[in-house]
Amino acid sequence: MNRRSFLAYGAALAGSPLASRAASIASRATFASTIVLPPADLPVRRLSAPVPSAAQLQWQRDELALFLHFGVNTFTDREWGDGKEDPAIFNPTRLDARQWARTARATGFRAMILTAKHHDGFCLWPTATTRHSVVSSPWREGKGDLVREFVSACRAENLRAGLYLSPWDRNNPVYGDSPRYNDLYCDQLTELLTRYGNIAEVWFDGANGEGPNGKRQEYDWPRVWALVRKLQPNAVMFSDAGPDVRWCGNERGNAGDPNWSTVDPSIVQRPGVSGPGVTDALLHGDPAGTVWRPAEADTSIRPGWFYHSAEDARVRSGDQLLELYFRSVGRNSKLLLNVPPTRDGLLHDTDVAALTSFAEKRRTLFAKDLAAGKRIIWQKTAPIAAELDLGRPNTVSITRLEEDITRGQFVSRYTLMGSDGGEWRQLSTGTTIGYARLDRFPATSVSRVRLVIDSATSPHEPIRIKLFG
Ligand code: FUL
Repeated sequence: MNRRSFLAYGAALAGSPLASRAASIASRATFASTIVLPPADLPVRRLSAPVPSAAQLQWQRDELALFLHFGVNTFTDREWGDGKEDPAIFNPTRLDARQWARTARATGFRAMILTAKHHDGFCLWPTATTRHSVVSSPWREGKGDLVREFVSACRAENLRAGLYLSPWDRNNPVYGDSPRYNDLYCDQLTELLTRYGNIAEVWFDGANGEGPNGKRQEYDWPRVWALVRKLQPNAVMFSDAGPDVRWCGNERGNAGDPNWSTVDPSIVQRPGVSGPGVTDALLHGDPAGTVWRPAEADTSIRPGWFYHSAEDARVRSGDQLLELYFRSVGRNSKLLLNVPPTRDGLLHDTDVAALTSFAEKRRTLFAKDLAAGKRIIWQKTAPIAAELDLGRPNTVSITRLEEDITRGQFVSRYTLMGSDGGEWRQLSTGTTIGYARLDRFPATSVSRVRLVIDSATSPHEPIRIKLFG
């Protein structure tokens, strides 16, 4: 992995005037809070760090979103339809979007994203752009609108709604006739973004093929992005190239380590691009990046994205989902977890049970923050360190560190130490923190905890420390 180098603040700090200044002013000031506040008069060295927009902040704070792949593939048992499917096969007789939303809400998810159209071109809403949609299916006697039912269910359960409109369309005859298809695609987007109220996330992949004319479709991404911005200014747009949130670079749900929310926008300029440095840029971001574009980790609870009964015994367990949570949300990413509805139009009992177990495990693990309300003491050392006094020995095995990302992202390496009154032992060490960094380590009894910021691109941002048993 070819990681680009950057200015490590810690390395630059040693021996600098800033280091000695930090050391002299940080003399055992105490704060009654778990927020590690910098000494008030530490010089501010932020130039113009990129920061999240309100929509990006909300998106990140949601932490968990449910992805729903549903359409003709559900009925053909395929992953990618070829566009020749008969709409008559789409007939989910027990469809209940409220069941999806209730499950999401009950298990701690705060948003859902639906495949309004996948690569097969079948539209889950009654679009005026093609007959290849729910209007040609027996479902709700051709009068159904699944996007509407989905959005209403989200509203009823207080979840944010997102839509995936595949640009690759293997059904539409004008695909490959680039200007005509781009018009049609923008018409479809316009329907989706004007008929259903607020849409919080618009999801684009970069899949790109040839049309019936044998020509490769050229997408007009600047036009698409401008249209979304105009119609839904508060939505975030996802793709390899953002512009608001980026793909994490793999479909296993593993965020990179390190994982910066800032990127160099010149490396991944459009969805689907490949080339030197692209995967690296998606996985890791760039500490010197000029644009805030945090990573979204997408993966499926099952091997496939669409429901296949043959995979009923291959649903990730609550424990496996918890591991995934540590590798995604715990590495400064958002987790978009696909849970595909069955042919009935319901989430499968096995998947619901796994989500419920995942939620219970999180509830138990994160029930009590042992650091809440405890004193923090700044030490007279460089690099910058903070000490937390728990008052008495506590067994800890998980830490959650958080930067105040409203001000940007800065830490590139840290070490967490613990002591039960005797010598200091290392509990964990890591790279980036960002919105959240979760570490697990063998249960250790500590009465004091020490966070050392080994290197950062700026020295003084507050960091929240949470400790769990
Ligand atoms: C990819 C698609 O090709 C897969 O079928 C799936 O929808 C995944 C989330 O995105 O680009």
